[in-house]
Amino acid sequence: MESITAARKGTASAATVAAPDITSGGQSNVQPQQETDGFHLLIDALKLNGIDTIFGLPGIPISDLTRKAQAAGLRVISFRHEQNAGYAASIAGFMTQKPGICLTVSAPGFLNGLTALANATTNCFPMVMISGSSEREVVDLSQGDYEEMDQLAIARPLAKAAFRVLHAEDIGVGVARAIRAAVSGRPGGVYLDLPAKLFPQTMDAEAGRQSLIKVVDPAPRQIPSQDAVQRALDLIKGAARPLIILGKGAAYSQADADIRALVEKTGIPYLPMSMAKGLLPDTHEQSAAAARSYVLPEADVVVLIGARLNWLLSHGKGKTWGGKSSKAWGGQKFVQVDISPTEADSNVRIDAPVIGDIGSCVKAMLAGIDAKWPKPPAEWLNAIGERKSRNIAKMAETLAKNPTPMNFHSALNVVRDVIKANPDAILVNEGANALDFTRSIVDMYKPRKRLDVGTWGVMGIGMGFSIAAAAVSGEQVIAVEGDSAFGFSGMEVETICRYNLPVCVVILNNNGVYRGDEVNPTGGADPAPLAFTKDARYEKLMEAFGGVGVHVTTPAELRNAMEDAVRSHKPTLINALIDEKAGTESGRITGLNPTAKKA
Ligand code: OXT
Ligand code: ADP
Ligand code: MG
Repeated sequence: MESITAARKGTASAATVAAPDITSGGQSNVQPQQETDGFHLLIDALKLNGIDTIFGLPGIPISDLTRKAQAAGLRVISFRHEQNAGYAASIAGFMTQKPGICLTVSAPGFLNGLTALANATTNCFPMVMISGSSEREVVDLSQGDYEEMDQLAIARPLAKAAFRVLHAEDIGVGVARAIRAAVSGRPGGVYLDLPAKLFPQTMDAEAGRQSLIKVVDPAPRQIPSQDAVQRALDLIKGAARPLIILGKGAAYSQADADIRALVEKTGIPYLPMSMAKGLLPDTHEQSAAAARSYVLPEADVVVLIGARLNWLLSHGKGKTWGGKSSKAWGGQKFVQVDISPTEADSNVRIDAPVIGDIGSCVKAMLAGIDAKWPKPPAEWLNAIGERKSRNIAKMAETLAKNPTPMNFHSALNVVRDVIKANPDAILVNEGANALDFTRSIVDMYKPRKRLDVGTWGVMGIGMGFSIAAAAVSGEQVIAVEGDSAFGFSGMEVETICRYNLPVCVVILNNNGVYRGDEVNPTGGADPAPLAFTKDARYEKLMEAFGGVGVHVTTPAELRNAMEDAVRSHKPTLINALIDEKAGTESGRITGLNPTAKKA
């Protein structure tokens, strides 16, 4: 097999190493050959493609890679658990449209990262997980190698694509294929398997340079057909009660100005999905977020832009949409703007699919919308306006209360004000009640500023997302966390402190999963399964690593602590004690939670 990689030498320590002249007992006048190795080829390939940050966790066989990457000018953020590094990489991909890179060791490290890779694929976030792996021939014969596992086979069903590189001269192609697969079309998570033996393989430095590929146009524009655009415009024009739904695909596309123009020129009310909040400011007069349960069943034509009709939209049918039973179609016609041609009809009939990248699709639609475009009927807009004002007034009334103990509303009223005063801050959010209340109470003002549990409703994204958001943007991050949610990635507060990141974690601490007042029905000594240690002092965790920890029990204390954090940009953890009886089972998705029949 070995061509130019024939000489497999020990670990190289410089970008290029002079190979010893073995041609004629050292007497030849052949020029010493400059060599490179797998470590440097990988680093060079990443840098060539504009990658500037690696999120990972070092160990055999990638420790030296992390050192050399840092020495070569890449930012290497070293985590305490691979899952958090993986979540960080995935959200960096969402924020930047460049694949986030996660680096792990073999078998257990790889598996720890795999949840995040699968989550990236599910959420359409571009990410490349690179894992070192064990010796192929030993793994293939199941001979019990150190951290033995057939990682490529295991990653394949969970990733958008998976590749393995065996020879140093193929690293350039491997990285190029991984990058292209992650960001082109519907973005997703890609796995790149690099066996330990690859890293110290050497080859001629010039041949190595030639083998690298700078990916040209990694996410090519995909222009929709004019027929499809016209079909969609005709349907929208004839609507009596049109509605636009913006999803995180729309946020990802970074077509912010054109999306706003489409909404404003048509005058159609819109509903932002969770991570599309802020694409237009939540205070925009066309936002129908505060009338969600009215507009979904009432709309007659719905334009989905980068949003799937999955569980978060009740599959486009059933009672949420005005259907007579849980699976019945509500009668809506759908336009779906999406890059994936197979997304249409996945749940209900899509009458006008517009397939292409959102930027190109929205531009093409705008070209067909002139100043004479009819605004939606006033009856529809007024009806929404009425529901909206009613809900907003009700919300304002609740937010104005100051109960003791503090509850979700009185605490989140403070977060709402702090975000309003700092619209560039990035809000990371997870939990159940802590998630759902934050989503409806805290307005967002700018695109891609709200990062949350996404399509899977996954707990554990909190600190990984926060670290990446701070590292990638340099902006203040505010992470609003349920106490259970925080526990999944809490150890990463050490990482936040180590890299001195401007992250303010606010734990809405109600002593448990959903609430903290459950008791063991047997009267035994064990606590109830959903209840945690009462009044746990989470803030001490941050203090342990040199950050600021604050324990608060009132909105006024919370406000002071948050304002200090935002002013100082210091790593801060605010343990906000709230009423342990304040939450409901599963938050707003109680209906999805099977419960045993009452005896
Ligand atoms: O129209 P109506 O009247 O219906 O009102 C709506 C809006 O119109 C209105 N609204 C407004 N009013 C006034 N003003 C404004 N500005 C406004 N905006 C909106 O408010 C309501 C609600 O609006 P919303 O939110 O838009 O509408 P709705 O109907 O809720 O939308 C439906 C959905 C489905 C789109 C929405 O609910 C949604 O996005 N939900 C996401 C839910 C989710 O993903 N949850 C997380 C998972 S829960 C569970 O699985 C948990 N686990 C298990 C577990 C998980 N997940 N992962 C792993 C790895 N392991 C285990 C665990 C362990 S959660 C959890 C921990 C929980 O405990 P914590 O301590 O962390 O958290 P606490 O609960 O706080 O204790
Ligand atoms: P949400 O959870 O906010 O409803 P989803 O994750 O369900 O959003 O949907 C995102 C959709 O956006 C996916 O179907 C994906 O194919 C699509 N998408 C992602 N990026 C682009 C893009 N650049 N152009 C077009 N569609 C995109
Ligand atoms: Mg809780």
